[in-house]
Amino acid sequence: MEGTIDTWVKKHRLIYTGATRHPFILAIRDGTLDFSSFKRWLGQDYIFVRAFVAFVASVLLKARKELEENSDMDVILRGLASLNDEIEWFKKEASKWEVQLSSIVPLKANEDYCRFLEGLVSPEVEYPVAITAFWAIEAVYQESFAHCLEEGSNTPAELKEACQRWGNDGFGLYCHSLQKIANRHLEKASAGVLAKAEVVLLQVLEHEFEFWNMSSLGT
Ligand code: HMH
Repeated sequence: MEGTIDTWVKKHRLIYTGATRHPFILAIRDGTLDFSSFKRWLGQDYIFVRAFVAFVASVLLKARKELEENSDMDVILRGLASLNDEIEWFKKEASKWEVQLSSIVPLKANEDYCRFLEGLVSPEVEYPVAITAFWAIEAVYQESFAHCLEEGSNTPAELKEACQRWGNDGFGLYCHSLQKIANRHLEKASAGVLAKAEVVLLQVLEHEFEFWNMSSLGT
């Protein structure tokens, strides 16, 4: 049987594609992205990732409270560990591009997205809802950056490492593990929780779209 996540992705295909095939990503893939846009993305995403760590920690706490046998925690913990590497990578990459991380001011779309994440940290947000958001946030980056590494892409050498971070097969498998966890919990969820998870998925896709817009345009 098809999982809930796949059903939702099909149902909301256009919105999903809006987040995973944004002009920012297509420009990386074509080799036409302005490096100034990439640098803006880099600085802004560093701020985002720090908020994302707090959110993922909250998902870990929710997983811990689930009654059944719990291998979810292992996957989530791996996610946190990779965010630790990611933060180190951002620091290294920022110094390479001469981006001063300590002086980055979050732009509006980033602030909005971080505020949205903070809302999801609340213990009142059910685990299936939170894990759906977690999957979506990771999956958008994996699908976007994997696209820049496909056969026929013209991604400049300077941007390949960034694309590899999220576009590599191991990250793809990790996203698939998150998807399986989400599906398993959504299958057992009440109609009310399911409805909330679907809304949160759409909200993540919208925030991701706006984040790419902000990175492209600086507004
Ligand atoms: C905006 N979405 C954004 N930044 C990230 N680093 C990720 C998702 C994913 O991992």
